[in-house]
Parts: sequence; C-alpha cells; structure tokens
Amino acid sequence: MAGLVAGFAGLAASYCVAMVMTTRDSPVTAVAELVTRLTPGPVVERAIRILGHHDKQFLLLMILLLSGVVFAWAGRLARRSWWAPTIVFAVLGVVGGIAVWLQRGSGAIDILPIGVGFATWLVCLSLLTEPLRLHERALTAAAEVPEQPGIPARADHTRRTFLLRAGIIVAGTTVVGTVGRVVGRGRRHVEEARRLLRLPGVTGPHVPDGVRVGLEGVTPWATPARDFYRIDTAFVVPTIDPTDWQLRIHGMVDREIVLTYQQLIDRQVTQAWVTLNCVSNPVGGDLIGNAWWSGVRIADLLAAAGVQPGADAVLQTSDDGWTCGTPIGALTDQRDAMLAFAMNGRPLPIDHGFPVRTIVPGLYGYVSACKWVVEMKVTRFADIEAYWTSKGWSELGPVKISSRIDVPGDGGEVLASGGRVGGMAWSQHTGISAVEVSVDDGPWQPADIGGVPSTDTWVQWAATIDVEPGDHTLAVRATDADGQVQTGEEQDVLPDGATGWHTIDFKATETTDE
Ligand SMILES: Nc1nc2c(c(=O)[nH]1)N[C@H]1C(S)=C(S)[C@@H](COP(=O)(O)O)O[C@H]1N2
Ligand SMILES: [Mo]
Repeated sequence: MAGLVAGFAGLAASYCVAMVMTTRDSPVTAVAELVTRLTPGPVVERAIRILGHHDKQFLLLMILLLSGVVFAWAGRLARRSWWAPTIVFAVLGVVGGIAVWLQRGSGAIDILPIGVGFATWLVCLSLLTEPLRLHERALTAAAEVPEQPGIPARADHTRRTFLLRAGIIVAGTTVVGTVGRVVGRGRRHVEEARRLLRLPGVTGPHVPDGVRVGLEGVTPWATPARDFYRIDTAFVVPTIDPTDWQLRIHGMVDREIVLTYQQLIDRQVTQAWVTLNCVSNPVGGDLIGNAWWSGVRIADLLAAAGVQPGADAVLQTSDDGWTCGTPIGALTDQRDAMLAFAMNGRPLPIDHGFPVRTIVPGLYGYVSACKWVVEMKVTRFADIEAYWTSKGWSELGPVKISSRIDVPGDGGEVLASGGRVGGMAWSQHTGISAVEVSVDDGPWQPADIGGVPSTDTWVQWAATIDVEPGDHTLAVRATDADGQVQTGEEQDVLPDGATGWHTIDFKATETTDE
C-alpha cells in the first residue's frame, strides 16, 4: 500500500507540473505515444478496430494499471532495502524521460515533471515506510518480550502515524491531480479551438529564393515555430478561447475601439518575414528567430482610433498582466507593425501568444512583442511604467546590430585551406549591407551574405578562410545599410542590449575527419 500511495503521488505530481508547464502532455501520455509508435501498424489497426475510439483511454488505463503493479512491488521491495525500490523508480523515470524526449519538439526542460515526480515519490515512500519499519520492530519486540507493557501501545502509535500520513498523501495527490486536470483541460480546449480555426488571407510561409548561403550548420533562415525561442514571465501560459478574446484600444484617442477576434481577422491581412530577438540575448546567443507573421497593421487601427497630440507611447497589456511600453512612432510609421494572429501560416502557437500578439520590426521583444495582448493604451512614456522598464531596462528598445558565428562552433574544426565559416547577422528595420570576419585579430575580410526580402530580417553569411594549421580565433562584425559598423566595444545585455564581436576559438586542420 505504501508503494501504491507513493507511486501515484509521484505520478500526480509529474502530471500536474507537466500541465502547469503546458508545453507537453504528461509523462504517462508520452509513454502511451511511444508505445503506439513502437507497436507495429497492423496491431494498432486491430486494436482500434476492436476498441473503437477508446483505444487511447484503454492504453492509458493499461499503463496506469501496470504502473500500479510496479508501484506495489516497489513498496514490497522497500521492506528489505531502500535502494531496490529506488532503482525500480529510476528505471520508470528513465522510461518516462525517454518517451518525453522522443516527443516532437521537446526540450530538456520537459524532463522536469519527471524529476519532480521522482522526488515526490522518494519523499512519500520514506514518509510511509518509516512508521511501518518502527511498527514491525515493535511487533518483533512484543513477540520476544510479551510481558513488556509499553510495546503494543507503540505498535498502535506507529500504525496511526502510517495511516495519517497515507491519508494526507492521498488527499494531496487528489488535489494536485485535480489542479493538473483543470489546467490541462483549459489548454486542451484552446488547442482544439486553435486547430479548427481557418484564417482567410493567411498564406505561406514560402521561403524566398536566395536567402541561403548554402553552408551546412548555419542556422536555417526561416525558424520553424517549434524551434523559435520562447521568453515570457508566465508560469501558467494564458489559454484564451478566440471567441472570448477582445482588444481594447483606449487612452489618448478620439474614439475608443473594442475589437473581437472575428473583427480582427476580417480586416485586411498584412504578412511579412520579421526577425524577433530578445534584449537578453548575449553576443553569440540564440534568443532570436525569424518567422512569417500574418496580422493586421496597427497603424490603421490607431488611425481609426485617432491618436491625440502629445501621445508618444502605447502601453500594451497581456492577458496575464505583463506590460510593455512601445514608442508610438514605431507603431504608426511605414513599417509592418502588426497585431499578428498567425506564425508561419498557422494560428499562433499558444506559447507564442495565441490568439493575438504584437510584432514590431526593429524593436526588442520586451518593448513591443506583447503576447496574449488584450489592451493598448495610448499614453505618454512619462506617465507609465512597464514590466521590464520598472526593473532597470531602458525605455526605448531599438535592436542593436549584431552578428554571430554558427560554423564552426566554439572549439570546432575548419579546413586550414579553403575552410568555410558562416552564421547570421541582423539589424532589423535598417538592414545589413556587409559582414566581415577576422582571424587572430588580423585584417577584416568580406563574407558573402544571403539575399533578404526586406530590411526586417536577419541574413545568413559565409566566408572562406586560409590559415596555417593549428589553433586560431575567429571574429565577426556586420555593417548596416546606413554604413554603421558593429562596435567591438563589449556591453552587457542590461540595460538596452549587448554589444561586442562574437569571437570563437577553432582549430584549422589539413583534412577533415569526415
Ligand atoms: N505576455 C507577455 N508577452 C511577452 C513577454 C512576456 O513575458 N509576457 N516577453 C517579451 C519578450 S522579453 C520577448 S523577447 C518576446 C519573446 O517572444 P517569443 O516567446 O514568441 O519568442 O515576447 C515578449 N512578449
Ligand atoms: Mo526579451
């Protein structure tokens, strides 16, 4: 019983954490998916034919039953040693971990629920086995010295301790499991609504010709949604049914506007490739991605609302309360600042702001790219404080020109003669005109750069080097379309974005290993 109670407490904890993290299904579902994937097709088909649409529930039930048996067995093993059940659980954890790992688009963080489950189980099992051990000892003592009066009372006491703890753990398991269910159900409902959406006017993505420099290992120019970096402060990601979504545009405007989702998607659709990056991206970092966004121009909406003189900012508020202050100029000039409802031709992923988020070319995400946006207040910077600016980040967040070496990786190898190196460079809404590399602080030599559809995206670059075999360093710098050269002066990400040249160590070799 101790094994069962502790086992299911661990499962409930991992389930709840998975639901709250919202990125994936629970580990049990991941195992079920893995079993389905490993089962030969004909067997699956037969199972579906016999079980109808209940095949998934049946499989989940089987996995839970089997887990129950293993839990109970682990509890029995705990009688004799602490390590035997620990190994059993470690094995279960590894199976769950592998199943989660093999899911599409999972990352290291998705293993967290399993770690929490394992820790929960460990604590619960020792809480339960401790009084049992004392109980057995008391009973043995009672058998040996039957006339000792205190012993039956002691046995009684340990028994009560066990039952009390088991009761608390079962109650806790129920609460935690229910929380997981409620959170998970909201998400599943919204995922379903998202899947069923049809967005007229949303097309693509079609990657333009000529953007690739054709060097293996350089970051793909177009970032798939599942590889797109994610930054937000939300512990539980807002799950908003599009039919419940509304955006209120108010403040220093002539006419307040309230927009529903249907009204938004019925408007003229604007689409563009825009590279988004995070102000916290260190030099050489990967908090940057490039996607095909579809939405409605914010400039048109603000014009319809009628911005009053004196306003210089729009305070955007997310459904989860997060705020950012965006310079009104960037929202009303010619650029494609939009309320985006699709990313790469599909409704926004929930983690990237479903149903609607803001995208402003040329600004860091923290001052512009409000996910789950529900409110835009036209105002003055002097009158507002936004989430990150209240923590010391600068008020205006124009992106800084930067470049990065992808090939080779730091410490990697390159052919000494004719070796190819490459990476990415960006200066959104200004554009990149040149990229140069320098070996061992030597002269800057030009790289080839890929084509781009607009100044709002990053570019791929590649260069050929000729050096002596041995250890070297490689640095990269970019020049923007205005002729401004990326500075080598190093600055930390706080308060307005990092600067400096990405520099790596590499080894030049006479031949490649491959
Ligand atoms: N609601 C909300 N929107 C947000 C944030 C947030 O914490 N909450 N983070 C911002 C930051 S700092 C960045 S860099 C971008 C990241 O967007 P992404 O997660 O889609 O890549 O979202 C912005 N929008
Ligand atoms: Mo960010």
